Amino acid sequence: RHLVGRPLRRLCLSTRSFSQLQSVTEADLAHFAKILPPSAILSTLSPSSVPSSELEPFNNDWMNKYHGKSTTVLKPRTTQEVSAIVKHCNERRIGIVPQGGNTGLVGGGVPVKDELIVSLANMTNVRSFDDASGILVADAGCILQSLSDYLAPQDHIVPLDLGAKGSCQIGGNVSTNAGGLRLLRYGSLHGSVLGLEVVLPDGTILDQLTTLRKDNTGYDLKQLFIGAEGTLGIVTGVSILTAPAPQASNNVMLALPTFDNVLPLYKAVKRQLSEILSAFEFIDRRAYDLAVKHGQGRALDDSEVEGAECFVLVETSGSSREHDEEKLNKLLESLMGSEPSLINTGVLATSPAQFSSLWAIREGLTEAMSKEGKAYKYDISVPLHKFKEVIDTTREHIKSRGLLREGAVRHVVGYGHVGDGNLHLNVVADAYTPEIEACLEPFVYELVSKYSGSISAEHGIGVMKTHALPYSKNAVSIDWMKKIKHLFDPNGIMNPGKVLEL
Ligand code: FAD
Ligand code: 2HG
Ligand code: ZN
Repeated sequence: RHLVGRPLRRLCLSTRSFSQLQSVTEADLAHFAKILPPSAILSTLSPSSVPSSELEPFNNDWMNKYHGKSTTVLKPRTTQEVSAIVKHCNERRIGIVPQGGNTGLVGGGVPVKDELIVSLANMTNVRSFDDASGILVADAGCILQSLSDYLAPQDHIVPLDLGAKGSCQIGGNVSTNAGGLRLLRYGSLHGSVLGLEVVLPDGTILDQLTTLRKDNTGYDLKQLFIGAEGTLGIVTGVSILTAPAPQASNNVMLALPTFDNVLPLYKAVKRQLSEILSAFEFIDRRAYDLAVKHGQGRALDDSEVEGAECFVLVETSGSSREHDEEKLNKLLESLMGSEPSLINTGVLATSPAQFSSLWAIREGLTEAMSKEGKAYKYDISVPLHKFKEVIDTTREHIKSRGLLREGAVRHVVGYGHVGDGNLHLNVVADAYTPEIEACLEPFVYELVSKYSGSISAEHGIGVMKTHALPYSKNAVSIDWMKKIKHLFDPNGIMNPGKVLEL
């Protein structure tokens, strides 16, 4: 199925190359000035000229791993403004990078060269919310946390939650098909997104912002933009089915003596908690220790972590506190009582502060890795029982190359969404270096492919994994992806060099 060790088949449709794309000029700025107010144009080119430091947050990604050289950032406020910008860029063959909160982890949101950045940060209106159907329609630039805050008094929640919620935007979430911490309960955005408004690469506005639960009228075009990472158009509006806020939520951090217990534990938890189970998150010991070292959440007591090889954070969400607590307590009793016990201990949150603190350990892992060093992130789908093998094999491989040492790789850790079969393998190093990258790639991709997994479970391909796409997609699939890209974007202006190799 995969192309490991075999030459890649030549694909019939090549995407455009960078040499066919134009740089933004002062004449282009003059044109943009007719569309946008001066405050919505940031450019190092005259006449609006700002220092290049002002563009740094747009040109560098969250990990400071990928760096662009864009001269210009535009911040439209309306779909019509986005359309006018894109139309001009298409006529002039200027590459565009759509940018949301710039929290992506695969370098998709920053330019490869000097493409124009179109930031959605000024499109932040909630367009409508129906508290009977739970359907929310919002501008793509709405920050995920602000949508949660908007929905809270209306007793609803966004069916998506992730550690980057304070910065990422709903348009960015849709464009990466972000998974996150609630997927186990609410499913993927392919199910909860009901409609989209998209500015296509020629500037046409595709209005599919339907609020219908059911609509079987031919091809479901919106699905193409979910996870397209800005390569097929700019998402400007999102219609999404939100969920009623759970009336009761509990969580418990379980400490496990061995990784081998994760799978039997997952089965037991599913069986006993059934409909109230809303998250089952895995954290290995090294990852936990780094979270604690970097102050994420409140550390468990020494006696609670002693002898633990890994941890699982279980969350319940239901409609009756008493009922849920009874179920959870019964589960803990049965786990502790079984011989041999699947868990060493369980720390049950008894207050909202403790509930948040347990989640903070899990949600703070990404930040902890970045505080510790430079993280190589492999966001992979592999069978659950292979999680540990993948982490250990990678560590051994790095060691065998003499790179597991001071000055090179410091840690190889794993955490992730067990219920989704999604492991986050993080290799934390002193610096991003070609030597470490060559050690890890294609090694990790070959390992994933050996287990028929996916090289990108939820973060996308971006610029990081374009060359590795054949490990998870066969040649016919990539051919059709190229055809679709070419159909929507014949001039190759939309997020060039992302998802598909140039
Ligand atoms: P950006 O980073 O700005 O862009 C991401 C991609 O989408 C780029 O290719 C960009 O061009 C495109 N894009 C952005 N907005 C638009 C638009 N309006 N129209 C078209 N294209 C657009 N991801 C998960 O899946 N699950 C997690 O649990 C998770 N946790 C994270 C925790 C942390 C601390 C961090 C830093 C990241 C995490 N991520 C996670 C990755 C990231 O947050 C998600 O990919 C998020 O969905 C990106 O949204 P954004 O607005 O920041 O998009
Ligand atoms: C998470 O699940 C995110 O926390 C980020 O997807 C994963 O840090 C990572 O590698
Ligand atoms: Zn994740």
